[in-house]
Amino acid sequence: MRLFDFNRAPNPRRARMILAEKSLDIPLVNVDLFAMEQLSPEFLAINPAGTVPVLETDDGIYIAETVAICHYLDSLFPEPPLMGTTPSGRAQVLMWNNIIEHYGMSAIAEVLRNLSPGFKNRALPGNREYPQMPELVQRGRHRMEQFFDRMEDQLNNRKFLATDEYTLADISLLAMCDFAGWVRVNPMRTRPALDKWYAAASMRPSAQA
Ligand SMILES: N[C@@H](CCC(=O)N[C@@H](CS)C(=O)NCC(=O)O)C(=O)O
Repeated sequence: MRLFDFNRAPNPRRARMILAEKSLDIPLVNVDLFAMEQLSPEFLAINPAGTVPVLETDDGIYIAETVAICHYLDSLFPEPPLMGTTPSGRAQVLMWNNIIEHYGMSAIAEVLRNLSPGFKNRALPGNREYPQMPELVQRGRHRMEQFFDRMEDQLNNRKFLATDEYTLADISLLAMCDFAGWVRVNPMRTRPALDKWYAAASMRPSAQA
């Protein structure tokens, strides 16, 4: 197995945190997003979406999407389980992870990719050009606040986001809390429950991944 990775980006970090939680040490293949290596014909043959992370299995199958990578690794290496252990627990992990990806990550990306000169004509990932739309920056900022308020409500009096264990949902949220820093937002500053959760999650060895 090997992981196509880029150590500066939030989604590959989620995959590395999954590996770290499971104490798995596999080769990492660097795909330099700053040098646009994700759009090379070689990499697009691996993942036509032009995104990392991608896990290459020992059978030569390529798995993109962090949730699918986590699902695969949880099946092969069940300890510690990162996607829930009961029917409702599994559903809760998927539910919160989806909420984070659809409402959190997309909001932060909406701000960053429509604001930063580095994403000119790259407002969406992939090999098609999408011009920036400056009016989406403010909308994205509102969506971010709404998203982190929802996390704050959920974390009130809870140790972990989705179940009684640390799961993919927590990994994804940790990556988003740090990703928010890219658009100069500290979501923990005004949210005590998120702040407490973040302090504990950041102390886990996997957070260094
Ligand atoms: N839904 C995907 C998102 C993957 C993604 O968007 N990765 C970003 C890095 S954080 C990427 O590869 N971007 C390439 C680009 O911007 O061209 C997942 O869950 O892994």
